[in-house]
Amino acid sequence: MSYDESNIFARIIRGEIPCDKVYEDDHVLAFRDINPQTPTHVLVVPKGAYVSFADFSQKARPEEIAAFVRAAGKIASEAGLDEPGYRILANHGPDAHQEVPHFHLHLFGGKDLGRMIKPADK
Ligand code: DGP
Repeated sequence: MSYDESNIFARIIRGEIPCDKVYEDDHVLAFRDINPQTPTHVLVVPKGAYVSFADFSQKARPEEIAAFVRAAGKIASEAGLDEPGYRILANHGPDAHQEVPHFHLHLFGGKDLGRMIKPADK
C-alpha cells in the first residue's frame, strides 16, 4: 500500500488538525487517542511517512527506530505506568482492523488491562 499523505495522522503531524499532545521530538509525535479505551490511551506516531509496522520496520532509518522506541518508553514512564504496568499494541492491516494508515503504537494503561487475548477467542 502506498502512503496516503491525506491520512488523519499526517494532517495532525503537519499541524492541520489539533491534537492533545503529550510528547514531541524530531522524529516522534505522541497524543491522546480521540476515543480512549483506557484511562491512559496515547498514540505514539513516527513523523516519517510509514503506512504500518511492516513499512516502518523495513524502511525506517536506525535513528528513527531508536527515537521511536525511546520515546514510547519515556512516555509510559512519565505517565507513571512503569510500576502498575501498561500495554503497547500496533495494528497492521485488515485482520488487525488498522483504521489509520500511518504507523502508530497504542499505549494503554491506568487500569488492570486483563489478559491480552481471552482464551475463548483463540
Ligand atoms: P488503529 O485501528 O490502530 O488504526 O487506531 C486508530 C486510532 O486513532 C483509534 O483508536 C482512534 C484514533 N483516532 C482516529 N482519528 C483520530 C483523530 O483525529 N485524533 C486522535 N487523537 N485520534 C484519532
